Amino acid sequence: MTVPDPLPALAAQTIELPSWAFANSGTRFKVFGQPGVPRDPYEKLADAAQVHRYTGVAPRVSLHIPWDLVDDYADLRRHAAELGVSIGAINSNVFQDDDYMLGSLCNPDPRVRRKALDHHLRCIEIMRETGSQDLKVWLADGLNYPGQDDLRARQERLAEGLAEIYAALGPEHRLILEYKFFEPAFYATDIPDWGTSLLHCLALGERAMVVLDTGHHAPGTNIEFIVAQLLRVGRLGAFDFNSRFYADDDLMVGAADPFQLFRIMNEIVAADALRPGSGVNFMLDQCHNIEPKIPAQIRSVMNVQEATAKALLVDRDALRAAQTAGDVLRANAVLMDAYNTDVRPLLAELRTGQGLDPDPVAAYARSGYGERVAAERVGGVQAGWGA
Ligand code: AOS
Ligand code: ZN
Ligand code: ZN
Repeated sequence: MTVPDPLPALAAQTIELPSWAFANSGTRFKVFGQPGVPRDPYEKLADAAQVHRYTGVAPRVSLHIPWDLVDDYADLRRHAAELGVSIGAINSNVFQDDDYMLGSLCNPDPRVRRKALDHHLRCIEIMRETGSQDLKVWLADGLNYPGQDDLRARQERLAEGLAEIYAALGPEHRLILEYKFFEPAFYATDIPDWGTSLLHCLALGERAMVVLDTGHHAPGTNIEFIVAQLLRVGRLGAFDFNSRFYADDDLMVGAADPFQLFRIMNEIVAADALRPGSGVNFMLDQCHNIEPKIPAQIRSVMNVQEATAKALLVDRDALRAAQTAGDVLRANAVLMDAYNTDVRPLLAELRTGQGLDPDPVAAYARSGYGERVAAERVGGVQAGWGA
């Protein structure tokens, strides 16, 4: 067995948390309010900081604009720093105004396209004010009916809009472009797959990268293949991690299919893309509709850590030897041996070594934070209407 010590790589790993995971959320049928939920972006950051406090690996928080609208972003940045976290990706929300019914950057009306572009330019200003490096673009643009609009013309409008946004970024910034195969549009989505996202990124320049949301594929899609392919060309910019059973379920990552998460992290480790500075931002994109939010984020971070630890335990030399020899069963066994290892003691050791409690969920529960904010905060906001 020739496996390097996984602890240094695990200690260096970071996972970015979504501000919206701490707010109330639900389905189209019902949003359940929970006690103690944040009333503003400041309180969302405070809750996210709890996740970092007990896991030690979640130092950044993505914002969603305008859900996370504040008067003074320099002040929000200071607040984050005081809490021991920083602002991560800025998500541009161009799907909630009536104006966007027929799309944003792809809309047939130039006035609406201009409005969507201006919103992105404001998001770039916010990146400068908060120190954020990634502009995350996910568009709800698409068509419900064949013939509703011109598929090719929409791609041209998209390319034009993205180019203007990209040109406004600073050299320290990246544009990360997310794809999704359906929803809210049902017939055609304007960025439905990694190929479309990659084509636009290649046209834009080297600071444009693809975002892979694990919930945004058809059932049965081999996601680790997409990971491997994007890593080959250096264009995997980020993950939006979550779990899906049916559609874009946004459940806790590693809950539905921990083996898939392991296979994804196995490609990451094999390509040496876990390293900070490798260009892959490991983000969560989740909503906790029925479970308490802070512990659910802690659990999600731990699930990513477990999959990563297992991927780090793959005996790469033995795997290569088996693959070269064409030993199908041995190669598969090497992978499964790593997957079937109980890495919880290893992660407990990691945390203890970092001065953390080996059990972050229990430590958070003991802290009394949840009860305290439930008593203090009245009127927590809904994720999508937090502004
Ligand atoms: C939407 O389905 C995408 O996953 C986006 O990343 C979106 O911005 C996020 O889910 C927050 O709503
Ligand atoms: Zn997403
Ligand atoms: Zn999604």
